[in-house]
Amino acid sequence: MALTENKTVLSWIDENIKLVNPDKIVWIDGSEEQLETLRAEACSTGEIIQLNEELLPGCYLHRTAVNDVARVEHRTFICTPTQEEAGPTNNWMDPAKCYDMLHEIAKGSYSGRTMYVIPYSMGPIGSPLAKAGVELTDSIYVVLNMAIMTRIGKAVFDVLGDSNDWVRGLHCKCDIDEEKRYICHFPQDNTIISVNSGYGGNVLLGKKCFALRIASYQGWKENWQAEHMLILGIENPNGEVKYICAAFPSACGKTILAMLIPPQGYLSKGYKVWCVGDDIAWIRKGEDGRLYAINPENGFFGVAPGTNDKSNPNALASTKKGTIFTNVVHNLDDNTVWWESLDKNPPENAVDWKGNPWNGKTAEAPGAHPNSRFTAPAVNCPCISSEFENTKGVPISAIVFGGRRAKLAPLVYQSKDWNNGVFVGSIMASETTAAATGAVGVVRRDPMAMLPFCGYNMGEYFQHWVDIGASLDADKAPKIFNVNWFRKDDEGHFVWPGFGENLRVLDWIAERCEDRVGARETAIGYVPYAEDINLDGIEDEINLDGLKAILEVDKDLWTAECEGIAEFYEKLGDKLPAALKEQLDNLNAALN
Ligand code: GTP
Ligand code: SPV
Ligand code: MN
Repeated sequence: MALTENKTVLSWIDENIKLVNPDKIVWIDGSEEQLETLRAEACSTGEIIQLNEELLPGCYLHRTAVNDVARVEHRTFICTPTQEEAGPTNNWMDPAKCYDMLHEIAKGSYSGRTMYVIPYSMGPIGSPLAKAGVELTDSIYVVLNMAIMTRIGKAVFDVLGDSNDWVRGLHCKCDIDEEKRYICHFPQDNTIISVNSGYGGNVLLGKKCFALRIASYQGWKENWQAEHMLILGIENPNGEVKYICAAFPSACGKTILAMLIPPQGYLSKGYKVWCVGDDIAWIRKGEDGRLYAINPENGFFGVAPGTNDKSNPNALASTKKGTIFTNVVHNLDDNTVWWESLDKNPPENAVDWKGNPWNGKTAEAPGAHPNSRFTAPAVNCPCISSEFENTKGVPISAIVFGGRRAKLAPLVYQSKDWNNGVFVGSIMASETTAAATGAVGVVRRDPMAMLPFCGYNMGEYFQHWVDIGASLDADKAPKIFNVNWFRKDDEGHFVWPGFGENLRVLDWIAERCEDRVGARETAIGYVPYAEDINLDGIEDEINLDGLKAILEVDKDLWTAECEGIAEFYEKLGDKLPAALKEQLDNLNAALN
């Protein structure tokens, strides 16, 4: 039975029923009872495997097709009326042609299958910052993941009423045919169509497709921002909490930083870190003139490999109940899961992510896919912020950009002002990771970590950043920083210990926000005096000279970098904001 009388919803569903021809239609009402029925059904078909009920209650394992393990950027399209609106950094297709192509692929693809209708809210239901979506899918795995990652069910329709302000999402697994896999966005129509995939970012349409690509476009039109950012709060010993948003590219440390446990010296003084979000922030000016951020998601779709009780104990704790694991190792001895670096005891009697017998002691290939993931409810996180459900969001003191750069970018620096900060974000570059298909470890420009997620022209997006800054009073605007945890020495080792120790850098950032610590002005911005980064307790891992080395601004490297930046800016043509061209000129001048 339909869960809404909203005519725009009903007529859109009708059209899609005619197109994909399902055997059956199931409206997802959000009840635990219904989800339990679906879990049982997915277990009976082998789509998911129920894990050890004592050790991992309510947890399941799923394996995707071997050819379907990550986002596919080369098959992701922004379908605006003109190619210029999508801009030079996006793949573009003419909307009418794209609809025709997708309809051809989707036609009849639900035959013999069920259509699940998922009403969901990005952001706390009823928050003025939240937005509704409806996803149609033929995958129970998608339903179960959306039930963790978003707020689902009838309440979403109750708040939506008869409004037309909701995002349409059609997902069809089809045959998981790589050659016919398309992830397409129609910003003008609030519409997403995804075909021939069953993998996370391609099919959980509330996440990258809506909350970043469509939402970034909406934010441009409606004067707010959708960003690929974590949100965390640092509480100092006086109980004051400062909120920081940080944009790092995929698999570059957002989840890890968002749930950081302070080093012992900080813990004993009373410092705490609270997680508001680990992947996406929606940001809007509040009544007091400051920027406020909400996390539109309700769970974490985190990278599994590398997650352990040292690197991220809070993420690990979050996965102990009600979690879906995708493409990790299945330990047959105790019906649990494993992934590389979880611990030093890989199971010997196991199944790898491809579904083949696997013995961790003798295997040559990794048992878990490098982009294997956990889908864990945010409420499970031991350090989830008390403001997680705050419908107004949290006030932002600092914005931090960062990438994976073995050389060049210092451990941390502060931009000179807002526009210089926008420049710092716009010139971000990072080594590619397994989060998307394609080569790993290649440095590419990834402005604001939004290269794969910006739903419109990147030049306009930069201008939107400049405009947001112009609308803020200088004393209310967040300060903008850049960090790089990934500097390597000549032997290829990471110089900075990273992970929980990154709080030492956040501490400097928080102090800079209050003007309580000095800094050295350089061509690229304000760099810490090495003595101002607290190294107590990690002197064995890095000494003052080591720290000084990763705080250096190398003029030759930066001069060469400017050429790369100019080349990238060139691509944006006349959409490049004059303010950023000026920033590049200033940097060139300062380096000479
Ligand atoms: P998405 O979910 O893909 O958007 O990624 P994310 O940014 O949340 O990535 P995540 O936190 O899962 O980062 C995982 C990777 O970052 C792993 O390879 C970690 O080893 C690495 N990483 C995170 N923090 C640090 C750090 O401080 N130092 C070093 N060397 N590696 C780090
Ligand atoms: C990312 O790749 O940035 C992710 C995972 O957060 S996915 O949802 O697959 O995009
Ligand atoms: Mn991400």
